[in-house]
Amino acid sequence: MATGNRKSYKYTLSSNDGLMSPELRDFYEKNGFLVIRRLFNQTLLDQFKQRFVDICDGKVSRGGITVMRDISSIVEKGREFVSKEQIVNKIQDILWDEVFERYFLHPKLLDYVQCFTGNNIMAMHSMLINKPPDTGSMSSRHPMHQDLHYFAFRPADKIVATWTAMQTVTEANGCLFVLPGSHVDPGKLLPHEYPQWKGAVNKGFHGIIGHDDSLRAAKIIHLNMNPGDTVFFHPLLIHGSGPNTTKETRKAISCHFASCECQYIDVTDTTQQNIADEVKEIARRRGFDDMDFRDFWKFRSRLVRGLKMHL
Ligand SMILES: O=C(O)CCC(=O)C(=O)O
Repeated sequence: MATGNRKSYKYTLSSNDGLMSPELRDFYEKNGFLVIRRLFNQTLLDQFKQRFVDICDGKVSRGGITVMRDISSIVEKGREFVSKEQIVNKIQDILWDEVFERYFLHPKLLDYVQCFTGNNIMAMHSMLINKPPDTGSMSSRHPMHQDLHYFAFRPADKIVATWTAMQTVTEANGCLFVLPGSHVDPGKLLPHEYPQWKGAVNKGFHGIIGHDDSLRAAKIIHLNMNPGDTVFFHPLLIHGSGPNTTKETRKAISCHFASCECQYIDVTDTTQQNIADEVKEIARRRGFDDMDFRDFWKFRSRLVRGLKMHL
């Protein structure tokens, strides 16, 4: 959008002193995602991988980290005999870990995040995703969704996801796919639920209701990435990932950052009620009775740059 000689931007706040070129900003504004190549070096990626394996093997304390097994390892006989690294599909809430925090506090990563959130940044959601080789159940797929479905804070435009490939990712091992421009059109949060797939679906993997096939056929693009490449994307961007058809696990480390100016919202009676209920039930089983969806976000987030405000 041109106003006189100056452009106005909606989805980026600044170039952070020219770090993000006008071309890159334009690309994000239009498409809702942006890949920055080789943001992380191999040494760091190796440290993240080793830490993940050590946590799976119980060699280091997991602290408050949640370890999630792929559904195929729970429902298929014999899978309990393969290595833990093959059956853990995700670890979550890794923000306070002494090794993983090197990701969330990485100065260059945060310099880019600042272009979307401004100077005061909270890391809200953190995970290392370990997509296992698919055993035929197709559980390694991730349905098309918008991350905002999971969040109890707004505004959406001051939230950004980062997803860093820890190895080469391609369609064969289930790289991310995205629907470019979906942060603008439809540009709103759509209702989500568990997909009506024939195969198995992992806990918490909600997808956009009724849209999967038609959107899949539409203009999705696969993000082929090299180790250390990092995609930044808007929380309304429709995305997902396909099955891992290789014999190796596919690893990525990821975080959602938000401006400290964001505010918690009440999702009661909205399309997010289903995920809020699910989270509440998980908290209840862990001994936290009556934990509000907003409290859940307060507990798991961490200030990573600047000053704490509302979140
Ligand atoms: O890494 C993947 O396969 C998909 C991750 C994702 O989209 C998510 O967890 O929201």
